[in-house]
This record gives sequence, C-alpha cells and structure tokens, in this order.
Amino acid sequence: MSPPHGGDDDTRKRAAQPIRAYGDRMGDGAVQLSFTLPVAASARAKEAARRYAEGLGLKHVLVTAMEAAGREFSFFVVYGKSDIVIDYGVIEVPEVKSAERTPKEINDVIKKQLGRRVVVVGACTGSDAHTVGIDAILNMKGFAGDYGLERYPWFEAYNLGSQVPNDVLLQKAIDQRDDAILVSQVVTQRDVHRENSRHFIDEAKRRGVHGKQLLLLGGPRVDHKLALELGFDAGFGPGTKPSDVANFIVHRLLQRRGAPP
Ligand code: B12
Repeated sequence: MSPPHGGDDDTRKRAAQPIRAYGDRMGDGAVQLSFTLPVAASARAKEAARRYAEGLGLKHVLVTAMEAAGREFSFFVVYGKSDIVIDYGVIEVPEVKSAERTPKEINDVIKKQLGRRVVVVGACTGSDAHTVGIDAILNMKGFAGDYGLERYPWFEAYNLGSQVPNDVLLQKAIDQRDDAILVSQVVTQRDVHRENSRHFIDEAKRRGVHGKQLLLLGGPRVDHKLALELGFDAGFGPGTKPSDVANFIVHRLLQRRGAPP
C-alpha cells in the first residue's frame, strides 16, 4: 500500500519558483492557442486572428492553421510568445487524499475493517445524457484496464444511468442507506453543471443527506477544488480510475470510524 496522495507536507511553505511557458527553449514563453472567429475563412480573417492574438498580449504571433468551420466561422491555431511569469511556489490546490490500495487490498480492508459491503449509487443527473463517464467508474468493465466498482465483491454498486433527476438519485440513496452518492456532470455549457450540482447539494441538505453520505462529483471539467466549493466531499476529473474512487470512499469510511486509514 502506498502513502496517501498529496501528503501533509503539502501545506509547508515553498520557495519562490518563477515559471514561464516552455516551447523551444527554457523560459521562451511560447504558447499555442486555438479559437474560432465569427467570419468566413479568408486572408482578412487570418489577419484578424493574428491581431486578436496580439490583443491577448502575445508577441511574434504566427497563425499556423485556418480552417472553415461552417459558412460564417473560421477556426485558427496560432503560436505566440508571452512575457507572463507566475510563481509556482505560491500555488496551492486541494487534492483528493487517500491511500493507494490495489483493488484486492481495498476488498480485504473493507472485509476486515468494515465487515460489510460498501453501498454506492451513481448517475449522470439533470438534463445530461452522457453515461460513459459514470459507466467507466461503476460498470464491471471499468476504465483503462481498471475494473469498475460492480466488479468489487465488497462493493454494492448501483448505476441509474443518465438524465436522472437529483431527487430520484437522492431518494434511492436514502432508501438504500448508501455510503456514497456519485454524480456525473459532463455538459458544462452555460455552467449547467454548476447549477445542477448546486441544486443537488441544496436537495441533499434539505433531505439530511449532506454530511452523512459521501457526495462525489465527477466529469471532464470537474476537479477537487470545484467540487469542494460546490459542497461535495470530493471531485474527480478526466482520467479518473474506478480504484481512485474506491480508495477515496474506503479512506473516508475508515476515517469516520476512527480507524487508521
Ligand atoms: C459520446 C458523446 C456523446 C454521446 C453520449 C453517449 C453516452 N451514452 O454517453 C451523445 C451522442 C448522446 C452526446 C450528446 C450530446 N453531447 Co456529447 N459528447 C460525447 C463525447 C464525444 C465523448 C464523451 C465521453 O464519453 N467521454 C469518455 C468518458 C470516459 O470521459 P468522462 O465523461 O470525462 O469521464 C471520466 C471522468 O471525467 C470521470 N467521471 C465522469 N463522471 C464521473 C462521476 C463520478 C462520480 C466520478 C468519481 C468520476 C467521473 O471518470 C471518467 C473516467 O475517467 C464528448 C467529446 C469528448 N471527446 O469528450 C462530447 C461532449 C461531451 N458532448 C457535448 C455536447 C454539447 C453534447 C450535446 C449537447 C450535443 C447536442 N447539441 O445535442 C448532446 C447532449 C445531450 C444531453 N442532453 O446531454 C460537448 C459538451 C460541451 C460542453 N462543454 O458542455 C462535448 C465536449 C463535445 C464538444 N466538444 O462539443 N454526446
């Protein structure tokens, strides 16, 4: 078993570490940027893209690609250089902390230390119809060679699918006395993921679930910081493996029992 990710030394004061984007040479500030302008592709459009990138503060701008994107839109890729320097030393970001156990170790620890199956329910909620993310975490097959929670003998996992209303998911979790509720949010247009997640948390508070059952948020534009801000216990983004989620849940359940995590 490996120690928790992002240990306690995360909070220690770090030395200043100024950094700039790296392209060809260290500190050259070279960046690549892509964007769309609402004009048809043409030589004028290309010049507009160059000026736009300069307006963003880039120097030595080179428009390397222009593609028509529909009749009245053009997509651009530009290179440029930026003078911006940031201090990496002052950056602090909350990270999900849990021991890194293998699936076998996770099952063994649940059996020995909890002595009962861990019950979880998940769904892609609101109007969001994307199921692949939540399936990757919960279904047998799993993701990137890492089996999903359904495959763990000491997990009891329920996947309600997509477009599930928040109150339906919460009611199921209450009825089953689940240990954790997994919410997937993939569509982020007009911040619908934040709006729906806030609604979920409000409902969870109203029903007395908040602070009792573990609330996990996941999706391609979700991170731990955002999830904490919204009132969840943890957030998981792209590349999350089912064992990351299993590790977090078990870590927290053991912590709650006062057992060494
Ligand atoms: C497949 C797909 C679809 C399929 C979905 C099929 C299905 N059954 O899921 C269909 C065709 C139905 C579809 C529809 C739409 N889609 Co779509 N779709 C995609 C696509 C190509 C792939 C998404 C995917 O499967 N990713 C793979 C999974 C494994 O990754 P993931 O979701 O990030 O999940 C991982 C992590 O985020 C995390 N995770 C995710 N959820 C959770 C939850 C928990 C609790 C935890 C712990 C972890 C976790 O773990 C997973 C494994 O690591 C993406 C583009 C892309 N390349 O990403 C667009 C994309 C997501 N779709 C998009 C859009 C706009 C739509 C539509 C609105 C299009 C339309 N105008 O009709 C509709 C949405 C309808 C709706 N009501 O939701 C946009 C979203 C843009 C945005 N920022 O909001 C994208 C990004 C495409 C784009 N570039 O425009 N889509």
